Amino acid sequence: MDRAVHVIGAPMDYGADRRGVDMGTSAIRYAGLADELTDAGVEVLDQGDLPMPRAEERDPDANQPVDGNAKFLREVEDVTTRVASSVAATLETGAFPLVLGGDHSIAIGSMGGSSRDADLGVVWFDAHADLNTPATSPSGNVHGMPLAATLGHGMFDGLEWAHAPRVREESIAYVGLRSIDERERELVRESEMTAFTMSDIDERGITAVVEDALDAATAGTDGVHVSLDLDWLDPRTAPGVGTPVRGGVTYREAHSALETVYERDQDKGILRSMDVVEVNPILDEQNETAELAAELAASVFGKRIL
Ligand code: Z70
Ligand code: MN
Ligand code: MN
Ligand code: MN
Repeated sequence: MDRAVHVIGAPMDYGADRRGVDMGTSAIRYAGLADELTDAGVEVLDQGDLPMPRAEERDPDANQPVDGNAKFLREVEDVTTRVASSVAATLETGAFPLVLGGDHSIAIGSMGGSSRDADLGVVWFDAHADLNTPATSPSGNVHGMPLAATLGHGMFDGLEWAHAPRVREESIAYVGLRSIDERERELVRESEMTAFTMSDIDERGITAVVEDALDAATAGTDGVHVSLDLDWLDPRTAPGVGTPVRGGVTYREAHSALETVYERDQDKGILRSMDVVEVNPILDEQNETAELAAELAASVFGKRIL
């Protein structure tokens, strides 16, 4: 039987500084996601977008944590709780949840839902470490915090909607880091996380790095969540993102990386869930970043030239 992929749209931009990523789910669909996935040989069911509260009616500073800054935290809690339920329900049907963002804070929900009944490894394709807490964040944007939330760092420790105890530090692997805050750098260094920077990719090549990241994320876990932030790519290839950072991976490296994930899944059946986030159509050129997002999602399911 063909693998079934259920698309879950989470058009949230509460976690990001700039408006626009809320249109990412539409742009990725318009770019031909369903056809790309069908070509890859999977059965696609689009569950549509989760309803979002409207930002204009919200107070970003309502419900602030006592220590620090986390804008729209109440809205992020509401949305990620619903993302987690959809992801868990999709897994229960035997299908694969593919969550479209929206900003990266939705990953709190996808990792929470995916780890509800499993020890979960995570491969984080991103320019950023996303490991701030409200106390350390320079921006107050929750899209810079999803891994800290999942790990229960700082104030997230007590929050059931955020902390996912079945995602352990040593099962998290970064690929392609190049923009990291000072406190995040210390934390990554002190932690048992596996972290590959752009320099590691330059030196060792994308395939060797992704193989090692997969080794770390699969050791002692029941499956892997792949989180793809489009700002992982070089802005010349992916201009439509909220936070472009020079020096990212190329078009070929990105495809190759996700094909490596596919190969491992073919061998060992490791894949459990995925999110594709931070596409900002307002800043995009001719929808090319959204097209790339759709192509890369299809690469994970084995879309090939021959
Ligand atoms: C910074 C912060 C970030 C994405 C920017 C930036 C985080 N470390 N994440 N864009 N996707 O504000 O926490
Ligand atoms: Mn991110
Ligand atoms: Mn990022
Ligand atoms: Mn924990």
